Amino acid sequence: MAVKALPLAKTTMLEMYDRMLTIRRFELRVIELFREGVIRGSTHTYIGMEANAVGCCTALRPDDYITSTHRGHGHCIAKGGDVRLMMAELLGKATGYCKGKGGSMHIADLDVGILGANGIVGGGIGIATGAALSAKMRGSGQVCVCFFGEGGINQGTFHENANLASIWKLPVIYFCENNQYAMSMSVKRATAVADIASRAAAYDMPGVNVDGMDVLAVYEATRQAVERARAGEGPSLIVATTYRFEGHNIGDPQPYRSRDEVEEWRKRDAIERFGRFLIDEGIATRAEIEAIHQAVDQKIDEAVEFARQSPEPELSSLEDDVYA
Ligand SMILES: Cc1ncc(C[n+]2csc(CCOP(=O)(O)OP(=O)(O)O)c2C)c(N)n1
Repeated sequence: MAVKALPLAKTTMLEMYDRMLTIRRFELRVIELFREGVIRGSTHTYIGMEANAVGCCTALRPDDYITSTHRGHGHCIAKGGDVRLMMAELLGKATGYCKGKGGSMHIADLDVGILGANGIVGGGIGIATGAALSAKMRGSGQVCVCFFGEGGINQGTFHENANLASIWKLPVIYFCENNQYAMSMSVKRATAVADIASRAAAYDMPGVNVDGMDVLAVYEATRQAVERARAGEGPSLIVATTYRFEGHNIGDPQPYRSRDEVEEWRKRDAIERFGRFLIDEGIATRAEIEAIHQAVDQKIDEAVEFARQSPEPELSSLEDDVYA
């Protein structure tokens, strides 16, 4: 009997499942803690979109870069960020990534290539293109993935950077997560072209559409773009069709979409789909999947406990790390 070729090693696929579930569980706890009043400010969850960050980052080397967005927790976890330091940052604790003074939208971890979340829509696009220019000039072979939403691709910065990246053949991958809404604005009302990936033609780069609810499809699309980038052939645009299951931010009453629409998308849950695939294809047993669930729950419990027990920043540190 012919042995079916696996798209990836079993350990890699189980790690992908673990990371997707870690994102989901992290975000669910964030919502709870926000409602409890322990997390303050504004927070945008990544629930529903886990396949994008995980599929994409699985195709990267540890020393490759990413830039993230205001909806950045998923990108950070997928690239290897530490959930304890993330949770502590969200709780405003001194042990957090930004010593408790940056919050959800400013998490960075240069050791694992996370060049930063960004509260400015499209704010990561110039940073990513610059990082790719740096990698090219140093001959390091690194690539940079730039995450942004379908709202972000309408910012002028995308068009300026895509043009330069193409002319200079920079190793950058523009990864557009089309979750259908920019706050309350439907993509259908805000974007002139129905096929966002077709915009790549204006910059002479490949533009690929991918099912953002299928982690293996996202992995494969990114793998091809990474191969092209490392070969010196220049940038690519990937547009992932996806959906955020929760509101734009916590507290969003969501009058702009129907419950039926949300329910339809929930039926396509990428984590459930990947879990079923792993079991149906005989890649993992139910017991192995269950063990991942338990380990993830424990990891998130520990992160919350670490964050709760951590000290507040000292008042005397108020002006430390302030540059402007
Ligand atoms: C330059 C800029 N304009 C407006 C805002 C306010 N804002 C925050 S998130 C957001 C929507 C972004 O939509 P999209 O890029 O599709 O990302 P999503 O929230 O859907 O993940 C807007 C308009 C901002 N933060 N920065």
